[in-house]
Amino acid sequence: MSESSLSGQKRPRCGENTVPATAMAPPMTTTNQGCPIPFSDASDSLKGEHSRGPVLLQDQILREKLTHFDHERIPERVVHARGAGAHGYFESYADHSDLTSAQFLSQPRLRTPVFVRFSTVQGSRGSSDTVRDIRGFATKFYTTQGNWDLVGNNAPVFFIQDAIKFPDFVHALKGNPQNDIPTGSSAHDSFWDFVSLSPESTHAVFWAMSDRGIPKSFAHMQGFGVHTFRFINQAGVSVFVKFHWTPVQTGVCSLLWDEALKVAGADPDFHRRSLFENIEAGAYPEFELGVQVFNEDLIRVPASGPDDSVLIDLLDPTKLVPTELVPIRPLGKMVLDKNPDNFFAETEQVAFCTAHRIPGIDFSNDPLLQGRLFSYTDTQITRLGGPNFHEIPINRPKCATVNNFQRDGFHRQVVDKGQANYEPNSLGGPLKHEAPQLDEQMSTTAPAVTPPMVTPMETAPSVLTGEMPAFVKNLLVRAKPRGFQDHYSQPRLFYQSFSIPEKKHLESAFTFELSKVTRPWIVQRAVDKMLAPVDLALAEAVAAQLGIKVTPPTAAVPTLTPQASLSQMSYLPKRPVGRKIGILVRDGSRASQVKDIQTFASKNQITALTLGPKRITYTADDDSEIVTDASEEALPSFMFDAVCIPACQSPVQDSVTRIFIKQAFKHLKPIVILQDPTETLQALGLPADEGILIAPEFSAVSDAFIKALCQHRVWSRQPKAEEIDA
Ligand code: HDE
Repeated sequence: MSESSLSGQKRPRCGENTVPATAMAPPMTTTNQGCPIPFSDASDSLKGEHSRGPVLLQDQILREKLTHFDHERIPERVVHARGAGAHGYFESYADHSDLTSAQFLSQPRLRTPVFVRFSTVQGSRGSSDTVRDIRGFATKFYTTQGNWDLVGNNAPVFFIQDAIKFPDFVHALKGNPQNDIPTGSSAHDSFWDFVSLSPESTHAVFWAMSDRGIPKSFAHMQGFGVHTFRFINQAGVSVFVKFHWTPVQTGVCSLLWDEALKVAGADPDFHRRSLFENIEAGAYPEFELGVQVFNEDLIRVPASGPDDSVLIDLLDPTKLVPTELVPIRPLGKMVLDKNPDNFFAETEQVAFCTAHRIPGIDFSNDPLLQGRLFSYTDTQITRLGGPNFHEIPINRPKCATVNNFQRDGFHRQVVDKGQANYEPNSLGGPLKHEAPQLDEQMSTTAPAVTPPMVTPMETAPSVLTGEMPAFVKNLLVRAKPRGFQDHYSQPRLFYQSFSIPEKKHLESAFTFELSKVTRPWIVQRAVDKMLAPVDLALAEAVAAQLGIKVTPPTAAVPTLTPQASLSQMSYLPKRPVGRKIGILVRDGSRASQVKDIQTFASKNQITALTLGPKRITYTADDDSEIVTDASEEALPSFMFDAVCIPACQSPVQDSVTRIFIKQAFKHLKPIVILQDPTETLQALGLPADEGILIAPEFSAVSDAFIKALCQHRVWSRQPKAEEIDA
């Protein structure tokens, strides 16, 4: 029965609010078979003996509704269960056909639709956003040549070198099998047991314990393909590439640990909300995609430093190549400008797979990547209930055709027509395959057919025979190449490239995590085997806080030249777009200043919210009303990037306001005070500093305020901030 045949008019579907509720004809609910359900039947089940009798099994409306509800959930992802997604587009900067035949990179300004899903790794679907963890950064490009998935992380290195270790790593990382504790955290025995027994994990653990493990938002993260991939051009020339996403405008910024802990309690959806709200507000997250390009004869790249005998093996996913050594070639930019319409249909059902590639892009022999090529499709078969998940709208290619003889299976949507479900065939083609002589014979008798479109997909020949002497080349081995054995020079490089605050944060992170580990031998091993070989002073500082002694390492570790590109300080925001400021108001606050701050905010794509000790309407100095967006308790200062305090005759008295300002100071945030600061600063025991901007009018500090926001934090305040109780 069609929708129109019931009433002669197309009815809106339930929940499809295209016109204001008042003007809309009420939508008629139906069963899943399209049969209308009168309103009277929608809220009471069918009972015998008037309204007091038993509910009847024959009530098909009730049974259908409960059955569907009972099956609303699908298994969550085994890793990366918690995530948030967005639609957008990728725009190529130029013609990159010298590198790749991928058409979406063949013209300047060519746009390709994308869907991105950001995620945490460890926690379950309902865990908190701001936990310390690596973040997933997976992008589906709906190109004209089919879908290409770039399934990356916000760290350029991974914890293991071979796919065969992945289930062990994930089991150790996830919650205790007895009680599923903890969710969303690596601060527990089994994670540190595994990584301290696996030296190859050291580098990725350093990334997770660094500020990258607690990003400020998804729009403030870099993304990395991690593995080495290949680009192949029309002439068949293949090069190795490493993919990089860079948030050029918003910068790479992180939370402070104290903030991350508090935010997790106050708003577990912090990152998800920020992505959603910024897109709704038009402050679209943007990322530049670029590649480091390596000639294929360069299997190992010399690292720079006093010991230049160190070689970086391009097949080792625990190593990065600093961008100072091999610069990034920018390819284009991605803009995320549309929120999903339905979380389940899009963000939950999207199925990424590293094997989804298009012509011009190919894999390398990285043993971790090779395992991933299998694992992603395999997992979707359980998670999405069969092999037809590519037909779910969010996964469907947007190019003209999907054309093959794969058939049937659970949840098949396409109604395949015709008798030919095999190839070669002469009932519709293709004819030409293994039997050319038969083709010729048939072509005189069979009807003319147009063969289905076949997209050529080149595969680069493998040149990676590695270090093996010729006589063993053909042996099958279970072994790692020799170049994979150096596990410490790169985490040392990473740590030594940090600014002082970043080093301090890393030390605190290791101390926090290891103080949660209950078995003393695991703590000792982590300090001796992971920290000490990387940096003895760091190991000693952490050990001192854990009350243990370090055993110095015996083997020497090469020291490489520090690289600024590894410090977040090299990626400060260019614009304050997407930042959030709190304007603290109370009775008597100066209305004109509140307005000035709001105008400034909307001009700069900043969200400005008015906050009061209570969520009530206050009376301004000119008797106008100031409506508050929230109370300072409901949205504490750690939910904001900066605070503005307009002039007011009455002093700051409420304890909630005092805590708000003190926490903003402690978390190194810019504070704008638009009157004599004595009452705010001295009364709260806060010293003046370069991040406290004082002026009689907002216009006098607006430029300095933008600069302060683009520094992300008032870094020079850190030593004083540590002394503040808040
Ligand atoms: Fe994944 N990974 N992974 N992974 N991964 C999954 O696929 C796997 C690895 C990454 O938003 C799963 O659909 C193996 C590296 C992201 O939907 C699963 C190995 C990197 C996402 C899987 C790795 C990633 C996943 C779980 C080692 C960074 C979320 C559900 C060989 C380059 C994608 C799913 C999304 C998800 C397997 C290692 C990134 C089980 C076997 C390295 C961003 O298939």
